Amino acid sequence: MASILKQTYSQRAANHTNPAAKALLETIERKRSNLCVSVDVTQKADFLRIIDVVGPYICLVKTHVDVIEDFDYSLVEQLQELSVKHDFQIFEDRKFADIGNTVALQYSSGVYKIAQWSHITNAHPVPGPSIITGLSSVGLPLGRGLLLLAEMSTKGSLAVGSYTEEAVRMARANRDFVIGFIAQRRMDGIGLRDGESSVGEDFLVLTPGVGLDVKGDGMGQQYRTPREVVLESGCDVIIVGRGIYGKDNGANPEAVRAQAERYREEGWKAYQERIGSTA
Ligand code: BMP
Repeated sequence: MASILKQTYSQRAANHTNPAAKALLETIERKRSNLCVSVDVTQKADFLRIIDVVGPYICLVKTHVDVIEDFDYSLVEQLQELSVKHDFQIFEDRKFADIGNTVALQYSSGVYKIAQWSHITNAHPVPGPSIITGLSSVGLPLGRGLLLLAEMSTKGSLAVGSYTEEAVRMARANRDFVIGFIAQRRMDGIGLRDGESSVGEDFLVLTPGVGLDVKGDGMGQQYRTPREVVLESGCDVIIVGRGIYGKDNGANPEAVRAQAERYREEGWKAYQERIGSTA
């Protein structure tokens, strides 16, 4: 079996039993896109317009649903309709970080009911394994998947060294629900104890902090190119926000479409180069 880095997304889909991981890998292959768009805008109309424009070019939409000022549940229904229309998965970037009982409530209930509609969500490993117990009690029966934030893209991030290693160990112990990481590089082999092996292990790595035109945002964000992320660091999905919808909340749909196409192409080229194929 070829190393994970050389396998196609569809070969890897066969390695996964979690339905959210499988569906994401299959979507990537079907649409020839490893691009996730992060839609961080505050108005429902901007949010839906951007997603309808970028839909054909993406495998995944990443949301911060709590920044939307005119949120109501019809937004979720429209998002779900767009996900069917354009064939993409949904990832609410909730970054859960509390005790198991609290995160289970935050995930299932409240205004947003994230578990009802988000195929994938994420959590900080800071509370320890009980955060996974809490979230999986809600998400696993619904076929959802969880990403752990093993690293962050920001300058001065504390998610390094033994923290990152412990995050990977937590994931290894919960492979039915933890499908991968938010990280800046592949995590294979990280945090292995004596006698353990990571052969056959396949965690997805989704990577924010991706931009082609600027290196940062003046607020600690650091950008790398799709080539650096996918080819050099072995990550699987590039997450791009402002690089696609710009500074004006995506007011010019043609500009948004062109950027989505550009990032899709760059991300896919880097993947093809990584696996050594142009097919
Ligand atoms: P942008 O491409 O506009 O910088 O947006 C990046 C997105 O990814 C934001 O939604 C942010 O919350 C998220 N993110 C990040 O930038 N770095 C991380 O380490 C983890 C994130 O979730």
